[in-house]
Amino acid sequence: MSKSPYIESILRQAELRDGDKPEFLQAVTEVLSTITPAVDANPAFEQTGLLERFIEPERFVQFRVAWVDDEGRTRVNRGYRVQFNSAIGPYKGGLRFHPTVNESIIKFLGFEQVLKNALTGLPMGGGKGGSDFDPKGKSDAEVMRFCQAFMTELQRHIGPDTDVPAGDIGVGGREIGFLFGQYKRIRDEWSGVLTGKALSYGGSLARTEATGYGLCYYTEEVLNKLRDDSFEGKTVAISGSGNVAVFATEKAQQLGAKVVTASDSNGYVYDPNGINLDILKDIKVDHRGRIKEYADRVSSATYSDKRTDIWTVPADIALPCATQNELDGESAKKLVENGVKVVCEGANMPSTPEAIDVFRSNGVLYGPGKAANAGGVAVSGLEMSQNSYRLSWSFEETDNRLKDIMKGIFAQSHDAASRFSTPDDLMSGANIAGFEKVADAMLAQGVL
Ligand code: NDP
Ligand code: 2IT
Repeated sequence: MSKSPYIESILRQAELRDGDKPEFLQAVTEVLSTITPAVDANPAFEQTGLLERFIEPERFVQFRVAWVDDEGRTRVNRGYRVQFNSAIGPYKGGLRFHPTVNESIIKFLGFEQVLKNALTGLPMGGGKGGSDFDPKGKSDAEVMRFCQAFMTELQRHIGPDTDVPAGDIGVGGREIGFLFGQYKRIRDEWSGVLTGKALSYGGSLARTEATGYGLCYYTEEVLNKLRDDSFEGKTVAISGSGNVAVFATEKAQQLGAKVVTASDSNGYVYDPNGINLDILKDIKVDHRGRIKEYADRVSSATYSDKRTDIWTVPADIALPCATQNELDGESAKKLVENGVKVVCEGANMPSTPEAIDVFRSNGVLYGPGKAANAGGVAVSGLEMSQNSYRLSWSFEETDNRLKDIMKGIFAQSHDAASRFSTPDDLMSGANIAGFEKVADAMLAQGVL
């Protein structure tokens, strides 16, 4: 797609200012490269410097997190929170605890979150945070002390109507519990300041399942509406074995597909008989184990320590659910050679730009993360509503709302793609539909 002089100038500015933040620049370049016709359609965007403001976070905080390990040694990690855009609601987005976390990763995730949250139709702005702390191999007591130290600083920046964090890689129910407890202790108030809480203290039914289930609802809708097809009888390759991957596997199986892979950062397993979900959950959810154990326990499965070879497994549908840039151009070519028809992203930005080009030029339906994985934050938004009302909805009610939201995301993306590109171009469609909502709200609120 050709870019207008305005967009070209913004991209040059982003390269100059953020050239040292490759993931952030990658996310900004992808979005700006696809929204040209929508930007050109409204001269007010250029007149009000809207794109300059759109790619610049409202606030970015970095802080020291000092804590004491089980041996009595003091450890120091970096904490981050980006409050990217609050045009349509309080900042909202997860916290990631992983050794690779840095300013570039947090900013790319925050930027994507702005558009994703807009697509849900719920009043949520975009934010993201985290730390280079690695929960792997730490005792529960160490994780608790780290979370308490992290929240001791973060609490001054957040609040139920200001900024509402949640989980992401390395942050699940255990971490949210420790973070919530510390917020409540310091502020002396119970509020819905975090989502992904346990049911015993204000969590929402279906939040745990939401990202993986939502990914499958979205993918099913793409198959239905664009190919008159469904998950039934399909072979599916899923990467990762964390929260998103496990519940994507569960829902894909419920919808009649055979899921044949799972992975972690060490390697992947291939089980041609279909992944045994009980064993996967026992290893990964109940015991925080490694995926290699699956092949030790299931005789039909094989393990490989070449993690990216997961994409050489023949599949009709691929759902990358681990991390950014886990699927490159070569892997995309392998998937296409093996007949993949649909790729929908459970992770944030798992496909490299080269991989996306391969999918798009070979007629593979490609559902970008900001649309396909929005189910998690959508149910977080529903958790906020339930907390405000001081009530809780049933699993069925929440799950039905999730289904409707995912169908709505497809419909808006498809509509925007049909107006500005080709109807199958769900990437441009998601970027434009999300951008239009945020841009409208920003225009209405003046230059901020
Ligand atoms: P988890 O921590 O539960 O699981 C992460 C999975 O990805 C693990 O299997 C992990 O393997 C693997 N992984 C993490 N980092 C890397 C890496 N650098 N290289 C290879 N593998 C890696 O996280 P989630 O399932 O919650 O998140 C997975 C993806 O989904 C992320 O991109 C996240 O941003 C995205 N997402 C999550 C949402 C949520 O609600 N949780 C919502 C929307 C998107 P290992 O155990 O070896 O580290
Ligand atoms: O990337 C994401 O959308 C998330 N990690 C979930 C964010 C949230 O606020 O539930």
